Amino acid sequence: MDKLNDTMIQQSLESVAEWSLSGEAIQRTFTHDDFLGSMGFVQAVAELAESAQHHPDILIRWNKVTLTLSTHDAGGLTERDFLLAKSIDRLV
Ligand code: H2B
Repeated sequence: MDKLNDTMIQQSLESVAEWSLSGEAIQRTFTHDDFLGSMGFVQAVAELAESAQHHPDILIRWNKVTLTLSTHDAGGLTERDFLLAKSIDRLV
């Protein structure tokens, strides 16, 4: 899948307003009540990622989970990242 150019990235970011650009990736931090809340969320994300065969980098810090999405195979952002970001947004 092709990397998106800057214009396409800016356009795509409008559809995932809670996500921000971080280098050649997009990132969002989700806050939960506690650690188990974070872990339950991560399990749900893992199931989405497996169905999509597209996997975020995941940082768990007690009640906060930061997800970073980029397409390693393409070396940057592709439509797959934005599709997965939208699916993840639907979980919350
Ligand atoms: N996840 C992410 N974030 N980027 C990829 O390029 C990627 C992936 N490639 N998950 C997938 C797996 C690929 O290796 C398999 C074969 O679909």
